[in-house]
Amino acid sequence: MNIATRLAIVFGLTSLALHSSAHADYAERADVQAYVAELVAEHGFDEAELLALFGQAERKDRILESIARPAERTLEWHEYRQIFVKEPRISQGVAFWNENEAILNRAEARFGVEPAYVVAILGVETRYGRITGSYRVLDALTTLAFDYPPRADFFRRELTEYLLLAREEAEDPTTFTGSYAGAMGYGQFIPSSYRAYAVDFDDDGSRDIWANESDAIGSVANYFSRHGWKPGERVAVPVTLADGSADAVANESLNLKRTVGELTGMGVVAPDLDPAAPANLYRMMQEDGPEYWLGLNNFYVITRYNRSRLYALAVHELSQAIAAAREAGAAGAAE
Ligand SMILES: [Ca+2]
Repeated sequence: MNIATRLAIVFGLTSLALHSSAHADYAERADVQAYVAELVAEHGFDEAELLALFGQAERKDRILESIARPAERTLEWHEYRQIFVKEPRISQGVAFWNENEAILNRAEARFGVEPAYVVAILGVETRYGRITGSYRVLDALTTLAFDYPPRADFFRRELTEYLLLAREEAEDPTTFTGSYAGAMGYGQFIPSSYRAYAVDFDDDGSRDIWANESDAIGSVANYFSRHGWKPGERVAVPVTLADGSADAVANESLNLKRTVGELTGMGVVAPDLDPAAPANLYRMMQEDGPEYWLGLNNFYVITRYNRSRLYALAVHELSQAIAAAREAGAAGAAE
């Protein structure tokens, strides 16, 4: 008998008690049983199997604390930027790009998304797959679907998507891991995004966004392509204001509401851009005051991945920093 088994026997009662407190007895709950009945009727799941599965789901109080925590102070751009556009995230991005260059180039050929942006997304989301979340997705989504009423509808839909995903991929739904909100793998896809946009980019028969760089890269590029990414177009352009009046329309929307021509008519100085191009004006706070940017179509597409202008500009700036560091490295190596 090894020591672990002996400890298990000695502490059997205690661990059993702890175990049952971690379980919320989801399978016993009427709301879960009603949800299971729906899944059986709508998607042909086996009732006994689902009840057995929810019998294994554990409520994670830490998740409920994270999601209900009062909104943290909104970061200014210069604070947000400091988190993402710096070392070692830049040099790790160069390394990831070099290691996966052939895959990134193939993804660009197929989906039209430049490698720098795919790399930057993976860098911002999970530091190139280093931090992908260690909660079981089953626990995270069950906890939020049944013990977090403010967003129960959203998380029940994602839980359904998740169960469909596991069935389609012929995987055990207790095995996948992700963030406290059920976002998974290199690019942190929620289950509905996985089902809609993940691709098997190395043609091995499965869409593995957790451990397979090829599938992770192809899936992000496909997501961007499907949300309207335009190959080779600029993402965001720093601009100045002839006078302060255009500031009134800064940060008004993430959806593309205006055009470059409209904004230059309001005093935005933006040379070399097509006046007909859709654009928004953004004010980003640096320590010493505002800087202004035009976000173009591809900036909007990045906000479809995460609805934040700070996120989109961080992805853009990180992509440029990685590309510049990579070129400098190549130039240095050639000397
Ligand atoms: Ca694959």
